[in-house]
Amino acid sequence: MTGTASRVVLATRNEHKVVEIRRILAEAGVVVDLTSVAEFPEVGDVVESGLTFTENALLKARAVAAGTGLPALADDSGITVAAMNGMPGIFSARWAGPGAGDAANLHLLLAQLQDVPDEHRGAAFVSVAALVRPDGREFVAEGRVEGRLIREPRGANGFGYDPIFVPEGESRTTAELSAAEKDALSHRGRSFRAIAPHVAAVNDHVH
Ligand code: ITT
Repeated sequence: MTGTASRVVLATRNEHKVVEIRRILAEAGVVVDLTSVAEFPEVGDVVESGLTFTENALLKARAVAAGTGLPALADDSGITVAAMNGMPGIFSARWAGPGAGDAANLHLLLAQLQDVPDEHRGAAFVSVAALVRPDGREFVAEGRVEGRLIREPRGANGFGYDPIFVPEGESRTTAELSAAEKDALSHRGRSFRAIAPHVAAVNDHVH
């Protein structure tokens, strides 16, 4: 055992995720030095060529672990809409095209769902957290939150599709929840709390 916090590279270029993951792991009592992949310019962008959240999360974490020699932690996530057979799913970040921003993605989704009645607007956020250690050990954990999509964006917190997603048992969107309220029920809160013991174990060095 050592008393110092080990370095773990956060394999995401989404600043909102960085903030949420740091917050969730800190709240779970995990004491590691979470360094952003932005501090390793030699590690290029990872092509997310997988067909599932798990494959893409592992692709991102493996590439960053290989490129840095450090344990890497990735999140692949998205919104899955029942009336659209699970889409946008893994394509959530680029739904309105490559390089499209959150607002364009959200407005395209709303337009596509215009004729879908309230009782058929079920959706879920999904997150898969993946930890890859330089010795090849891999851990994954999935988190999910069910809810429904409203017709007009509401709220200024969060990011992405938060302003149109109302979680089950709530009347507010996830963009109207406080940070702590979102973490308590969110897909990312669930996946990162589930993987937290494996992240904490990075501190246990065998001598
Ligand atoms: P990295 O791959 O670098 O982590 P990214 O934003 O491209 O960043 P993803 O490929 O996992 O990440 O796409 C996730 C998208 O799903 C994200 O851009 C949002 O549009 C949506 N999303 C995921 N989690 C969300 C959340 O908590 N609130 C709102 N939208 C979310």
